[in-house]
Amino acid sequence: MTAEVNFDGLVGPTHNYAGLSLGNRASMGHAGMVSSPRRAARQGLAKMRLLTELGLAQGVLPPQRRPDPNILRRLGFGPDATPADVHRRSPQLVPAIMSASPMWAANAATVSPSADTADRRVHLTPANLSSTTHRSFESGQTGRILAAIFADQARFEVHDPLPGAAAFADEGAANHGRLTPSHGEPGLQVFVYGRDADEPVSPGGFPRRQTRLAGELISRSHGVAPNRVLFVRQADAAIDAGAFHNDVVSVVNEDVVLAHQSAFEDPGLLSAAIDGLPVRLVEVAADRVPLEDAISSYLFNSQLVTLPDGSMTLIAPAEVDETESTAAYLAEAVADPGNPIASVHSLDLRESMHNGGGPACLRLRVVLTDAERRALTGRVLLDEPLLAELERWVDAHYRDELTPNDLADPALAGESDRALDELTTILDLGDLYDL
Ligand code: SUG
Repeated sequence: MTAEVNFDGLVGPTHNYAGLSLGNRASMGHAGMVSSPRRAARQGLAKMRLLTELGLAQGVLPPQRRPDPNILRRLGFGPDATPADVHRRSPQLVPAIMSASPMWAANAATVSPSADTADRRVHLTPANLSSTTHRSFESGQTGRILAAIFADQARFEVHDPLPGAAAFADEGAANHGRLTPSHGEPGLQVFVYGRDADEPVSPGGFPRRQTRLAGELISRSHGVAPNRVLFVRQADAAIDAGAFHNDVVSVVNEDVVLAHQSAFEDPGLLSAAIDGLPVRLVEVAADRVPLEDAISSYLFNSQLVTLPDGSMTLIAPAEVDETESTAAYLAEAVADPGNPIASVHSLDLRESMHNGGGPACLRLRVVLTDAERRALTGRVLLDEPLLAELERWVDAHYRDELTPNDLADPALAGESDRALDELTTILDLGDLYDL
């Protein structure tokens, strides 16, 4: 059977609040606060456990090494520089080289399942994340991690990221959805973009992190037929209100698009494009859920997933229960047999949420056939023994508290390296980090 596997980013040992993301209101608002790497990783693992308990295939992507010796070398510090060395010479770079941002796996890559591609292989392109300094450091290790897991070249191709120019700005699956009657069938890939390649990055408001050109190039290199790709422009008003990725205001699962009324620049274009297709567009009106509530609660950053019984459930952040409009909307949705959301599971993901990362940010969807799933390298598909082992590993290695000031602490990088070294053994992924 073909199934969607959600690969969640395991939160790394340097998780902190440095306020690095302009246009991401949670990141900007929590700058300098005390984080808990251990609690963050545990919250992420609890979400992964819930999905396995619901009978869904759940994968894990390991964190990245921080600092990354390749980045230190490229920045002229030399591969053996310590965060304290960087602090002495360019203190403003320390939070960026130490960020645990790869935890938001929705930004790791764009993925085309084999049902959509000309050569019937799964294609993955790491996102260049060129719009933010700290996230521009991710694509090298992302490529290496994906190449280690999706190593079987008869079934998978891991591409190079697009070059890092503003024209190619790419944030991966967070701006990409796939409409299909069921995961195993060919899909219509929906690329949502904030600007054309030649438009300014920040025309007065917050940065537009995704270009249309990036989606055009990636879908072509994946071998997706042009008539199976749809480009939809994200609403400027949504970006300026804090929806720095489209997955903050809409989510797609199989034949369902759940979107805020203000998500797209011209909602009529999306409706017209899918007119005649077996697609259900569930649009949530602004008078039921104001855009500000959608963004602060992260209602649309939920994971909409199909359960083994065929019904759809929403894996939502706990904030939707605490926001009056979203709680009321979900109660009505679940009671309404015409609404595809049949049930809701809300989770405490506050450590990630305070940096603007909800349930959907933490996962990369990869639709795989049984044979493709068997061809994965490493122990990356979760079951209870692996979850328990990862929890013990987190408890043994992660700090309880971290502030941005601790990032240059000489002990932190060593602790993280020891943790990652042990993790490669647990996940059976070989020498991923050159440790
Ligand atoms: O890119 N936050 C991430 C959050 C990513 C959410 N992903 C999706 N919507 N798919 C970002 O803005 C904040 C880091 C800090 O401020 O310390 C950060 O990178």
